Amino acid sequence: MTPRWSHAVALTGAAILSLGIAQAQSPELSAPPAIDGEVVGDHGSHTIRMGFGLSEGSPQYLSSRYFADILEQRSEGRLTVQVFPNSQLGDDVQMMEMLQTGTLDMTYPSSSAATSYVSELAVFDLPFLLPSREAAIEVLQSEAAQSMLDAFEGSGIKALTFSENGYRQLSNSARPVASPEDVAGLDVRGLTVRTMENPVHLAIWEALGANPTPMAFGELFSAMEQGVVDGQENPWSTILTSNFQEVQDYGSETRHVYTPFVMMMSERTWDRLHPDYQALVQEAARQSAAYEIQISAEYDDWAREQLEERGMQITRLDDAQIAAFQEAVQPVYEEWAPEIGEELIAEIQQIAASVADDQ
Ligand code: KDG
Repeated sequence: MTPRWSHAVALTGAAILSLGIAQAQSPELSAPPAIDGEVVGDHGSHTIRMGFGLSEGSPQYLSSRYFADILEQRSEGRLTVQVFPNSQLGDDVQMMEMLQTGTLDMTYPSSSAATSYVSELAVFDLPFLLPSREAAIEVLQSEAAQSMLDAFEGSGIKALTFSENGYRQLSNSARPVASPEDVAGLDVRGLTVRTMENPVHLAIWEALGANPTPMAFGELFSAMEQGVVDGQENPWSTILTSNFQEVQDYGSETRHVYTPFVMMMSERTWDRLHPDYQALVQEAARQSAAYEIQISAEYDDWAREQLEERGMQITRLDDAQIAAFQEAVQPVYEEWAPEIGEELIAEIQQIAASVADDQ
């Protein structure tokens, strides 16, 4: 953990609590850090509405509640955050548009959904770019990442912080997958895989011989239930908290992409807030992101075990099997590296390599 976020994480100490999550069992997750810091002066009252796609059980939801608690406590109740999970207010793309028009205050999409605002964000969509969580987190805390947040300026969106969505894994209802050939299906048809609405993800699944189908997250469960798509890819924690195991018998630990989340606010809402409130929102965003990153890792390991307990057959891939996937997606780099920027990719790879060297 590098200095910027280490403070908030250190505050958790060894405190562990079992959070009441909408599952039969819950993981043991670190408690949110104690809320400290001064109460800000009275600059009026605001209600902030935040929407996103994941469910109440997700680390994204739990850390958003923590964000709400920080604002509430440090403004003595004058800043209230209402959290709307489960795509209740729209999908990632729609909610970002709502931020631009000022009809929604905050949203929390995957970076992949936001590349039409800041094209550099597509670097996170490149397959097998970030070899470890440690490397990924170092990248999220880098100046390069901060520049991507800053680049939202003028779009109508104030990007506050990155946090972790995580390593994405394939699940499907048709067959166990241990190789690109299993995705493409030699004697049978290729898997129809839902992707996020992002061209690099489409290219990945095309390169693997699947039939990629971009679709909003909120439509995904019923699309899988009705057999419109065979599979999808998301971190284990999302697969579990969205109950995808009910309609997906097979999982494969592909770790093909590490995607972050971007916590963001409507510029119109931001501009209405007093500078002291703005500073508080920014600080609370970073603290809740640090907490999200912490519990996301705790949750993800637990989620894989839970999925297995609930009957999902999960295929772990050895190095040679991962290398076969890496080789199959090389055309994605050839197509997208010039578009995203060779220099940026090299910079991110260098940051990642510096973490690997430290270990
Ligand atoms: O709350 C975030 C979701 O809306 C979405 O970004 C999750 O990774 C995701 C996906 O697959 O759409």
